[in-house]
Amino acid sequence: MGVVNVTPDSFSDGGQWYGADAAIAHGLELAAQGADIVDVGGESTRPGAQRISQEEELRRIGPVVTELVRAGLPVSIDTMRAPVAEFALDAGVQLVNDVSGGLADPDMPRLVAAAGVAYVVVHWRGHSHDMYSRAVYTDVVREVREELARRVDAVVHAGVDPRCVVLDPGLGFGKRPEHNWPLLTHLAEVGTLAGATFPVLVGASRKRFLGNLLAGPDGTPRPFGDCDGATVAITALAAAAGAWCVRVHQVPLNADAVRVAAAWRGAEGADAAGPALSVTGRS
Ligand code: PMM
Repeated sequence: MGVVNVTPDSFSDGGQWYGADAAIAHGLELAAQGADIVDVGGESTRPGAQRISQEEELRRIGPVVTELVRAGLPVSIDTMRAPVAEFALDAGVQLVNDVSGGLADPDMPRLVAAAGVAYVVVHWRGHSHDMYSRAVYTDVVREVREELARRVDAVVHAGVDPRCVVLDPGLGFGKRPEHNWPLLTHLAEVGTLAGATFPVLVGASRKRFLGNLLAGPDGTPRPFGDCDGATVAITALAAAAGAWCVRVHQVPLNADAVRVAAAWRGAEGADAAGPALSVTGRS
């Protein structure tokens, strides 16, 4: 999954693809580089971000989603707002990526259920302006799994087909660096709730915990744009551990890493393709 952030302020690439023309060109480029899905978002969720209006979000994503769908790309919409998702679904997106897991807008699960598309349910504890105040865990893997299980129950109750649900541990969302690592090393557990196995999406690309890991000798975090090597390493490890999808800003090396991991899993005797959910057609 290649990221198209149509925002002036996302933490790793804010402003780079802000205008519609630049964002559309970037989406086409990511697909040409090997992205199977292009994820379009208009609202930054970087720590501390304030919300934008629905009108502004629609203004940002509207032409980009419309044009990328028209170009025949599998497109996902990264939004917490049902009316924005509705616009994108009408335009033809095949996946709704809701970083709040249906908590920010109670209309979202019903909307996604009616559309019958894939739904990425991300672990989330609240909006970005004060997300670190909620980053308190005794056992992060257990608590994230319990909270995701409650969200899955809720969205299935609202009519979402469980076969359309993708789970995401929400790296960095209400989590400090020390919370992200155990989630990454327990991806199979994150994807297995109440005996059912769900596809797992991992969004580690260029996140702050990688910049912290790669900090210089004086403790200065590595800039986001110089964390792509670390992102590729996470992609390889996550895909080898069975992740269904990785959400990344730079496609080529991550696409290579996914192919390496598929060969690795194949040689191990695991299903190289991973879980079967497809976003190339509505089912
Ligand atoms: N992270 C961001 C935005 N959308 N979606 C999913 N499913 N998972 C994530 O981890 C995720 C996301 C924030 O990252 P960005 O602003 O650098 O794109």
